Amino acid sequence: MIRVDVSRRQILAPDGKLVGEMPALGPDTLRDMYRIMVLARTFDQRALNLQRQGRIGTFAPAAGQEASQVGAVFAMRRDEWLFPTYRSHPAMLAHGMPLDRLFLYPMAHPLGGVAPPGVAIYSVAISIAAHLPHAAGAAWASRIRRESKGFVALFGDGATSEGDFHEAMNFAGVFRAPLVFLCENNGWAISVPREHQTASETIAQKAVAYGFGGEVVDGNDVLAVYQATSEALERARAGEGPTLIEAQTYRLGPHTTADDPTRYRKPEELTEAERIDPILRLRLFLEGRDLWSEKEEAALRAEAQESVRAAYQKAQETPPMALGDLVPYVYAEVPPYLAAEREEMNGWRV
Ligand SMILES: Cc1ncc(C[n+]2csc(CCOP(=O)(O)OP(=O)(O)O)c2C)c(N)n1
Repeated sequence: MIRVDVSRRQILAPDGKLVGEMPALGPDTLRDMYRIMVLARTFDQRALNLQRQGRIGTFAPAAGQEASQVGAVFAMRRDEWLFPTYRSHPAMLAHGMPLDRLFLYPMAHPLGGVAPPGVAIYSVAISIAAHLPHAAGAAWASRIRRESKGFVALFGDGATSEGDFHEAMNFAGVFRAPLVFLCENNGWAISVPREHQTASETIAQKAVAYGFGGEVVDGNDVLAVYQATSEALERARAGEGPTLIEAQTYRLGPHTTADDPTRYRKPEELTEAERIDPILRLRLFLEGRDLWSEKEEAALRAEAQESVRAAYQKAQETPPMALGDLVPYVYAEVPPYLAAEREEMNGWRV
């Protein structure tokens, strides 16, 4: 039976009170989730400032979306693949991408798009939804090999209007690919509001047409996203196929540093979004359970600033690569025509 639940799963209310069933997560894991969310927000703010100073290129902030990403990644095993977009740095950080590489990306260094060995993160997708057929194919390959692995692909509400999204959903449904489609519905696709994106009442319900289950979750509630993704990954690993999760969240910042959201968003929207901030929510929850203190908060903020400072320093000290070094990451074995291009490009520095 295909199950689609649009009731919007919530475990933590915006005031940090438990309103659903607590997932099986110990105090240390809950604190780790919080640490990574704070580190991601600190990185986000620093990257925004660096772009404003002209030190790095275009950057897409993820502030406000930390719960929908960190919650999902905490449900994954380290050997399970994440398919990110340009706004996925909280998820990438949680899945093991070093902070300095996250800086290298908007610095146009090729290493910014490459996860170190052992870190199961696919290349960052800039073309909207273009990574979804890749994710479906990779997940299907893993099913053929009987690996019992789950895959997670992140994308926005705008991506659901792309053909690639529908092709990937169809393919994953037919071949029971072990893939979790995690749509971060952050209300906007640049200046296009969610209501103009689709006439469907929810994005999650689109799963029915492709023959698998879907669910709406409160994307600012890290525990709800964790629980929904854990259940979806369990099904995926057990051979029960894909799931579409719609995590309803909100992008606090501009679409990218090239965008001015005051031209299309009402200020009241932001006031409400700040009230439901995912980081504040988890902090209130932890404090309510005596798992977090003012002292720990101050120490974490200082530590996060220092980690971000050191990572930017390391990124700046990374030697420039020859342009030809882009080539080895495209195919497992470099084809002759690319090898020739590589030779040609190797004289140039980036
Ligand atoms: C195929 C393609 N078309 C258009 C664009 C330009 N573009 C970049 S981001 C964006 C909006 C995407 O919105 P959404 O999928 O909701 O993700 P969000 O940016 O909100 O995370 C568009 C249209 C692109 N990158 N790729």
